[in-house]
Amino acid sequence: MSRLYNNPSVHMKNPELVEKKLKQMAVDGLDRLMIISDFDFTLSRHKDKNGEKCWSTHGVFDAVARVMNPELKQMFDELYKKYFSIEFCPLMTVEEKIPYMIEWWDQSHAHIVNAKFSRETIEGFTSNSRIFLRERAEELIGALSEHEIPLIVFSAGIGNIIETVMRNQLGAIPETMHIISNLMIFDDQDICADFTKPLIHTFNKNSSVITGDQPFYNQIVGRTNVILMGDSLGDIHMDVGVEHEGVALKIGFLNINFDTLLAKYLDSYDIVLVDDQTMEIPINILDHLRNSAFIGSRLSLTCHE
Ligand code: MG7
Ligand code: MG
Repeated sequence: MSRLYNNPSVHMKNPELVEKKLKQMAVDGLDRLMIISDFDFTLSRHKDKNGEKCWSTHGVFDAVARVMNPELKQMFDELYKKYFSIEFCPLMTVEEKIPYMIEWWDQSHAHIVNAKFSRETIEGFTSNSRIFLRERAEELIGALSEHEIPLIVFSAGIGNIIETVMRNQLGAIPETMHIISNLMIFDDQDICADFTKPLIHTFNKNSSVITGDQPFYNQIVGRTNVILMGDSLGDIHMDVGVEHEGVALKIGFLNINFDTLLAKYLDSYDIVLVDDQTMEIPINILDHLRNSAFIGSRLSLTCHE
């Protein structure tokens, strides 16, 4: 795991614990592993190659509104200005933030529904959006699919937009990838008429919003170990409710406010990647587990002989 050490973007509060978790995951093997990942600014880039800010899935509607409805754009901007600083405020507790997040999502979704955008418009703007998968994300997703490791994408963004981005940038969505998110519901004229419930916002990404029988359930049965990836402190409980009793290795991408947030991220995530727009470390970890599993299976073969 050489990339974890002497790497200026990698921070760990307890490297021994990380080592211990990796060892356990290596012993248990790839068929005990699943990945749970956030989408916006985790699977997707926070900044492009020129250092310019990228968009979240909701950001697509800022672009739609800018072109088609400037008044609506102004309303989105006002909401963003008010609520984004609350979302990332280092002084407020999660409990204090939750009512504001519900207000933000409710108002934003109501504006989207009122504007009666068509599926075609939304997909067109999504295809031309500044939402890009992180560098080497395609390679990571490909490797997970190849090894039949489930990837649960758990997002407080908009699932239909995630699907379009994935299809555009990966060609197809692997059978082992599943998206839990807010979905737009289209009417018979293909106009966005509602959003699915329960609402998923930054701070309720846990069992409370995973309702009903999930189609991926049979793929994750027996997968006791989890690698969790997120960029918000709200992402650290995404494994609660997905039944697993083994190891959870949590990787946090710290994209903004490095000085004020690093200590909190180190308390919550096993590995914190500061200002890193790549999937290099997760790929490195997967490679390490693959090689260990290979050596493990060789050893057990030798033992049986
Ligand atoms: N986020 C949440 N909402 C909005 C919105 O209406 N507009 C924009 N531009 N961004 C929004 O994946 C969820 C992320 O999306 C952002 C309702 C939040 O910052 C959140 O972290
Ligand atoms: Mg995010």
